[in-house]
Amino acid sequence: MNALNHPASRHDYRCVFISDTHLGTRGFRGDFLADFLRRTSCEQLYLVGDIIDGWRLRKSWYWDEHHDEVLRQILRKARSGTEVTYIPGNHDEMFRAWLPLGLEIGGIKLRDEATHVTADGKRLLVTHGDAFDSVVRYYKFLAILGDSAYTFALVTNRWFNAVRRRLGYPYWSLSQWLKRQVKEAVKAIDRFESALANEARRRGFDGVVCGHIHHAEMREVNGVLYLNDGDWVESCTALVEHHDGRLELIDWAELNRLSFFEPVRGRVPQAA
Ligand SMILES: [Mn+2]
Repeated sequence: MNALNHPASRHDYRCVFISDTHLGTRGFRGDFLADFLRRTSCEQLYLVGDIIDGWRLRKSWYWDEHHDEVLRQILRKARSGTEVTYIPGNHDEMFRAWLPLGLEIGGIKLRDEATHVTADGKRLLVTHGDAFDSVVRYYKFLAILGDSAYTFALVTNRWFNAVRRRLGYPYWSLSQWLKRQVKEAVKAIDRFESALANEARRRGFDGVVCGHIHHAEMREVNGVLYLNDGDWVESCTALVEHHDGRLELIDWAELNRLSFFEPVRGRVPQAA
């Protein structure tokens, strides 16, 4: 049996936050999320935006049994007592038109944003985060710029400049340009985090939970908690709250890769 499906490890949390699953696209790690949901129970589940990818829906549409399973798991949770709140993002903004109706579908509440109070009394603003976005363009750039892309770019740069020289143009450093872009990307993520943290602080919250930039994070920014629950496309991350109010970022893929090498029971975090 695959360790991912090991029946020994079940997780019980007070609250689970997931976002940026992008159902309906090929990139969605539906197998991992279905597994996570199957083996996780919680009192509250927040779907923090970009859950169903409606942008893609108009062009190409991808759906397999894992996408079905994820929807089934969410609906099953809603039916069996989990309080499920769906906060639309920019990729599922078609749901935003329904917000004024205060709609509830299959036990799932549709909200523009939410306030979550942790077991130890922290008040968290829950929002997708795209309203504070000046960042995605840069972030995508940073994401594709892995080490190998960088090396490739440097090699290409030699040829590029050989041609430029022949045409009488001065030397132009691609690596300098790339470094500048990366610096801009990092600054843009910083701006996103600060903007959300400042909004939370301005409104008297202790922290903010968001998604949108596919970059899981948990740290203090400008005196409030900045919590980004990540995504299920580039990584498989969720933010969870234990029963005592402790918050934790879970990397499901990482957790389960580890469990291939040791007994599952020893590797999974124990729910409080
Ligand atoms: Mn988004």
